[in-house]
Amino acid sequence: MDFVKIGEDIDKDNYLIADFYIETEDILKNAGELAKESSNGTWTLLKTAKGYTSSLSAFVFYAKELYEIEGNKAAHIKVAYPLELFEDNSVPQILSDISGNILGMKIIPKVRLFDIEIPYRYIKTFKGPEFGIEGVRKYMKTYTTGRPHIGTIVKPKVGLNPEDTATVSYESWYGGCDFVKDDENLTNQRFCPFEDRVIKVLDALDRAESETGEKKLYAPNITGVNMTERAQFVKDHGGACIMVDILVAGFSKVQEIRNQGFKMIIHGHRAMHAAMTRYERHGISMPVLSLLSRLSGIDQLHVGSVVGKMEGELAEVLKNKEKVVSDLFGMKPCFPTNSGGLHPGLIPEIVQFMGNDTIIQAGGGIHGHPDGTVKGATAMRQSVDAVMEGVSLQEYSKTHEELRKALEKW
Ligand code: CAP
Ligand code: MG
Repeated sequence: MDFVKIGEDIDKDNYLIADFYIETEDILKNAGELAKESSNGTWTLLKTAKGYTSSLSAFVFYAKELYEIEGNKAAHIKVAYPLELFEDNSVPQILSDISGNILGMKIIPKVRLFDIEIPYRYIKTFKGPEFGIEGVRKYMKTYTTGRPHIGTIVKPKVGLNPEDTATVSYESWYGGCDFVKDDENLTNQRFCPFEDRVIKVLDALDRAESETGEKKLYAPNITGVNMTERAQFVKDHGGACIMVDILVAGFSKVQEIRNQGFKMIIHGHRAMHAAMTRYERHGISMPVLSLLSRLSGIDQLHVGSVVGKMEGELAEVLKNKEKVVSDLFGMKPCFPTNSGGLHPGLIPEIVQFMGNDTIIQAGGGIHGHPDGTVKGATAMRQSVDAVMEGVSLQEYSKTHEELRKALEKW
């Protein structure tokens, strides 16, 4: 079997290695079918195959049976994909190879792509983040303190008109937020047209910057048709950041935007990831999507929060973080973003897990503060200050009323 070469010595410089969890009756036979279907083969021998196409075959070089489950054998397999299979600088093309048809093969009822390893020769064809952590910090002038950035999502997530969106944004910045973003399901609806919103919120940003003396950032959600035009509109109106629902829009779109050279920070929301990542015996893991997001040029990526409202164990969140920040042949690291059910009381724990190079976002945890958005943002900032000064929140809240009220509520 050409598609199974257990124990083969792999020259890792020339292959993309994919780790899969599979459940199937016959591990080696069907893992070979997986390698075949995801590279240059199909269910039967082909008369059209040429001698030269055989060098493009992927093959299984490692297989370990784990346990029996529901009448099948579970296994960890590793598949080597020759780099020549892949188009330069194309995340979609990687995905259609290593997580395409193979997730739906009858002979392998469960398949999960849980890790990938890509060598320098292929990594270097991708642009990666234009700003990365350092670039974002330089823009925001937070280099000296090195503190976590505080962000918010305007809430209610949909429904506010552009004037009220701008007011909530202004109050968030004025109270202490660095970053304001649209929610994942706010794009260009009639109740809040994109262009009107961008103009009004960027006006509010200018006002907040001049009144606070701090740099502020707004990420309008450009997801939808005409994304390039929307990004251009933001640029033309002085914006420095855009947001994309990466998986909803698709990596082609993210890469197209990155390739345009807008020189704007790209914030990546991962809405819909759970359709692929949540069921642990099938799909694609979030660490894989995190790495691909970094390759595609995302500067700030949602990686989960551990302590908040959304699913995601600590180990997985840390793996996501590692994929976006670890050394990758000189590619810039992407700023990990924690979001979902967060509030000031959770910041010490998040920083303990994530370190200071992280963006901590709260929607409800700011706009649900008993005294409103300004105080809610101030409470978040006080919580970060307390952590940076090494003081417990309880202690700090004795002299900081906004934080005290937040701790009392949540
Ligand atoms: C947070 C959020 C984010 C989620 C997404 C929301 O709001 O705006 O979209 O964090 O999850 O709508 O839930 P709250 P993740 O602060 O009000 O919870 O970052 O894990 O993809
Ligand atoms: Mg949201």
